Amino acid sequence: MQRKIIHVDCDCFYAAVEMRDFPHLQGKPVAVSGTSLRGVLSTCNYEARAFGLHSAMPTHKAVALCPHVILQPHRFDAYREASERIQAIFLQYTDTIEPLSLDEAFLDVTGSDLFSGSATLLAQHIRQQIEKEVGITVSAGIAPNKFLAKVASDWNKPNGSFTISPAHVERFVYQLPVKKIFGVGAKSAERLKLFGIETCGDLHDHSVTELVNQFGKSGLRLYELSRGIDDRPVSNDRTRKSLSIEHTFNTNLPTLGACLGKLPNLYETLISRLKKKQDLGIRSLFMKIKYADFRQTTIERCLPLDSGSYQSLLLSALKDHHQPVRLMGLGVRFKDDDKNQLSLF
Ligand code: TTP
Ligand code: MG
Repeated sequence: MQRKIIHVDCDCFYAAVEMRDFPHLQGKPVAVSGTSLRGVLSTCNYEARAFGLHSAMPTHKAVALCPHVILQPHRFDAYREASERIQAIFLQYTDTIEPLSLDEAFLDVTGSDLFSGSATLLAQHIRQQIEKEVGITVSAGIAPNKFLAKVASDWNKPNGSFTISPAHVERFVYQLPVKKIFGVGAKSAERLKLFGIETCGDLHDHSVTELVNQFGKSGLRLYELSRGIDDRPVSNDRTRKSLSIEHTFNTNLPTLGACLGKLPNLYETLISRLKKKQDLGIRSLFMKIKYADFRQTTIERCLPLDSGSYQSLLLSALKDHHQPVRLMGLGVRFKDDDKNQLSLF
């Protein structure tokens, strides 16, 4: 049966929650970044994007481009709460939900008879309900598969939706730039360009054998996706693979002692974010360090979850690097549930 998939993605999610909770921010350029000039933006609202600001931009650069930007610190509890309310709304319409992050999810609504079976009208209804009950806007993509639904949710952003009906798939993908394919980043796009491939239509000129010879296993994926073929089901048993927090310090930490001094607070932050996830089972702990010269390292080990374990990770990370530390990050990796289940048989 032809699937009906909706991909929902919140508009400037963290910034939207800030504008909802602090109405004086509305209409002004706002970025969520913490107040330190040494970090990067997590996101910014569309008013700020008009000045060229975007996620992952260094905060000092953002301020240079838009001196009146308002920098908001993170409030992860508020984002998580908004995310949970949105998930609860999804559950009113389907059980087959695959969250990709706090702010986006796939919904398989193939079996829904609401709105005479129109996934487009159902998506519109869900978007309106989220705006009314959660107070932020979301965009939606409606399509016969996950790949196209995700591309479509980005098509009329913000606060918009776009439907790719089965009859229009072929025409739609033909002009679609290859960099819209998930996994084709700037580097792969450059490489494809060397072969004269810029759109999915350009890929149609190459046989599957040619593509596999040239690009290995991903050649097959390119062949299929460029034709709008994607059979991946919406999987609602996906579990989170890891969780981490990090902090860029106002001034670099010059010594191991200074780094150790920052550990307790970071550890507390991690634990408070982990509170609800403990039952997932932790496989390993990791620590990320960024040095003054911007080089970075991540050390991961199977250790018990306590602050002493992070101390030993920190010692290992700093053993061979005698550089001041600019950023420290603490994380946990969860056990892989799928693998656990398989090993039962
Ligand atoms: P996105 O959905 O990528 O971005 P967005 O919701 O802010 O904006 P858009 O309207 O384009 O969808 O990410 C969701 C949230 O994840 C975002 O609000 C903040 C966080 N995030 C980061 O912390 N760092 C990042 O580099 C990105 C891309 C997102
Ligand atoms: Mg988003």
